[in-house]
Amino acid sequence: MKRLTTLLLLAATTVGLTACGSSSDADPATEASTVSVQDPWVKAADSGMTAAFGTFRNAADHDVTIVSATTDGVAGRVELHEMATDEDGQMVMRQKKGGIVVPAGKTHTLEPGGDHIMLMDLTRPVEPGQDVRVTVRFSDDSTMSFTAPARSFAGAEEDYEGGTDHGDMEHGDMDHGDHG
Ligand SMILES: [Cu+2]
Repeated sequence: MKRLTTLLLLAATTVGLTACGSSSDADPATEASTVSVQDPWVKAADSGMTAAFGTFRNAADHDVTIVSATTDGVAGRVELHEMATDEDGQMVMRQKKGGIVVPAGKTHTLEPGGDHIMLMDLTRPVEPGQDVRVTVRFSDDSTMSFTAPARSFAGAEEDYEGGTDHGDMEHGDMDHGDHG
């Protein structure tokens, strides 16, 4: 009886060691493999520009950074934006320098009025209920794709702090509050 107990203990110890060893021996995880997204969505829009949102969770013990994003063709150009207060005290959106950081072991939520993935030069209307395929690229060049359904959303009207490289952008295209 004593011998059986010892064997079981040995077996348990071996399993534990194996599990421990496999995680440290594994290839370094890519940033994409440690990040998940919850409740992704895109603001419905007729034309011009709109934005993608969602909550990104980082399971790694180090920060990860989203450095760029693309869509399945609905947006001619995609930028990572943040909201900031300009010298007149107005909330404006602008490109987020250095990308969007998801802190180690935490979440970072993209939402109207905060950081967002800006979809510009829309090639077609984004209707409520349609799915938009979004791919984000991390600083280690790994990528993660997810499907973001479009929702009508009024509010958080955002002005774009026009960059020097695209001063001819039409402003006010975010102002489509009359859906549904
Ligand atoms: Cu924006």
